[in-house]
Amino acid sequence: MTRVAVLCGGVGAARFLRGLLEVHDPALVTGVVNVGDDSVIHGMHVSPDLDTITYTLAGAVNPETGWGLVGETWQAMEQVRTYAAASGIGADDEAAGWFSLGDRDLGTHLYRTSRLRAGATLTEVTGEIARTWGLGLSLVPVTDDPVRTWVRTVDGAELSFQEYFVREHHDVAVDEVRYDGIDAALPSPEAAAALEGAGAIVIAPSNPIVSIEPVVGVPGVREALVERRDRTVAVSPIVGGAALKGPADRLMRELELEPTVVGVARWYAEVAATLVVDEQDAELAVAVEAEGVRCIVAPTIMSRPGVGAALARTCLAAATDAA
Ligand code: FO1
Repeated sequence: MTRVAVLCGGVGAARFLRGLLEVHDPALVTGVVNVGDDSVIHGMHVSPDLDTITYTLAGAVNPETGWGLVGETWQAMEQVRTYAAASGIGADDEAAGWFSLGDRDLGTHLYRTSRLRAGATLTEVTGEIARTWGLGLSLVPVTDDPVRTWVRTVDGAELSFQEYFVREHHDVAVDEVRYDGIDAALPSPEAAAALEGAGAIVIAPSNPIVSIEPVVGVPGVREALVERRDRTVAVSPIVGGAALKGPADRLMRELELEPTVVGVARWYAEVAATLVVDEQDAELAVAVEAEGVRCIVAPTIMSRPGVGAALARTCLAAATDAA
């Protein structure tokens, strides 16, 4: 059986991995995950994409939001907000508690932060957390070095990713996205090995700009994908000109990229030989192939049972028959 590496952001990647693990031995799967969304919030290191994937594959994610734990209580955050309200702390201030951390989710951030302060790498801690939740696949950050996604709004404000995504509800026009620290980052040994040894590489249906680019842009990763372009398959996160969740289409438009599967094909053409698009975009298949990318049309909206597994099979077949 083929070793599979999946480049991951958050919710879309988690759903794809869930389908993949239904049809492929988890011991042969490595999720190589974005850390650009990571933030230090209330002094704790939060890794949203790693946690969303871990909680989803553990069957413990909050299904309404796609992040955090199901059945959460919020006593700690209520206490934070009580202090902030009584003290006139501004709504934009982190102490006001705009980033919601459930009581059990807090345990993950407390543990991760303590382990990092004790000298463990993010890769080590991620492995400890994933194994505790009983996950069979390998889940690794693309790098153990600090890479942080920042956006500059058209008004010139500099926002960390979580300030943009959560505090501003990604409802501000973006002029530039950058990935602080990425030029000095190195792929983690586990991430590099996963790409080296993969018979199939999948770029999950995550946001190309703020989730996949901070993975591909780590020095050495893009080069590894270019070498393995023939067995690299991307799944479009854009369906019918819109993102299923989050600001991907809006960001592409703001960065003057075409917010369609053709724009996604152009974005990934250098690293992926194949793009899987949803049936809603079947009529754009020819335009995708005009970008030099093979186009496969298949259901990609993983809201119904079985779609994720079928999509995973389609990606594995496309990766291995092209190789
Ligand atoms: N997203 C929100 O929209 N609001 C939140 O309050 C929020 C809290 C949060 C806490 C932990 C965590 O792991 C994720 C959280 N997210 C929240 C989601 C997160 O901002 C996004 O999942 C990613 O960063 C984007 O993929």
